[in-house]
Amino acid sequence: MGSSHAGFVALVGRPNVGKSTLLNQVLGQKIAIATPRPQTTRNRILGVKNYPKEHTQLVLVDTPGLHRPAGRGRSRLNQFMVGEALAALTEVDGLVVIIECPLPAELKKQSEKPFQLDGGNSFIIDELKRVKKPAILVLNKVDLIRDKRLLLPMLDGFGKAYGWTVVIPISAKTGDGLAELEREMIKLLPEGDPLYPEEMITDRAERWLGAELIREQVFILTKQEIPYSVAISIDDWNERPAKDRNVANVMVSATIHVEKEAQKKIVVGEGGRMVREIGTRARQEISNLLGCPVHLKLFVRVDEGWTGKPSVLRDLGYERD
Ligand SMILES: Nc1nc2c(ncn2[C@@H]2O[C@H](COP(=O)(O)OP(=O)(O)OP(=O)(O)O)[C@@H](O)[C@H]2O)c(=O)[nH]1
Ligand SMILES: [Mg+2]
Repeated sequence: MGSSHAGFVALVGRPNVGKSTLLNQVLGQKIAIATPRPQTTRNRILGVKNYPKEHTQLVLVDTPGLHRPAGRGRSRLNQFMVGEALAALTEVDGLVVIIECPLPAELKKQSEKPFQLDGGNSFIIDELKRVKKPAILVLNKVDLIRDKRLLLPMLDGFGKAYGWTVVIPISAKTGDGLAELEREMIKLLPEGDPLYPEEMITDRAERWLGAELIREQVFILTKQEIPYSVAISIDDWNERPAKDRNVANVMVSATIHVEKEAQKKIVVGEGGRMVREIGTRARQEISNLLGCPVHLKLFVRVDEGWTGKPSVLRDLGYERD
């Protein structure tokens, strides 16, 4: 029998490149929320996968997208998010840096001039050179590009920017290329015994995952600055065991915090329509997660300017200790 391996690999990259989608796809279970909007993920989240035949445990770390914190009230929350991602960089055994395929029209334009790293990605590469960790370059969303030759200048340019252990094109959505990526991630792990119990899939509690599933629906259903002005707290989470003819179920009450009265009006919606829609969809998602019926009560509350207030940020889990 060979020796066992275990360790951490962080998924890093600019917002919206598909880090959380990739985490879920590798685990075969949805633990991280993923939406079409950038800056969906706000905290680090661990996903644990065991490979019994290889005596290996891979602990993936999903991180917020790396971006330059900008803007007025949001900056403190955004600084926290970037801090979470940068901290992950120094604490893991290896990294997967994810970039995404540009849309076909943009790609065509790019291929006509010499390749140049954009600001966001050159920031990431600079950080990578600072921590000097082994890293895999992943080009995600290849399902969007029919003519794969158009990707070559980009792959070549990124390829030269760091000493990658390997460069892999994937589609986190369809699962294309993931088997190879998993084999390569495993190679980055040091020898060692499993770090977490075999049955553990994430470090986050069900309550926290539930709050995220509510936030996911806000991100999907509301527009403009609303998603970025919203946080969720769970006020009550009561598991009720099966009794008589009732199956086991969970009663959840949660608050949607917004920054302004005008935002509350939008999140509540006409006659409560919006908050009802958020509730219906989130309840279904939480029920899928727990595998039992869920009752969900939502409240909407104004916490004036919470994205810039340390004490409120702390209560909502957005301050580092
Ligand atoms: N077509 C296609 N879309 C993808 C793929 N991977 C992710 N997406 C989509 O890209 C969007 C962003 O995905 P996320 O997984 O939330 O991206 P992220 O990198 O975690 O984003 P942040 O948390 O905001 O940094 C979602 O709409 C996904 O469905 C892919 O392989 N192909
Ligand atoms: Mg994410």
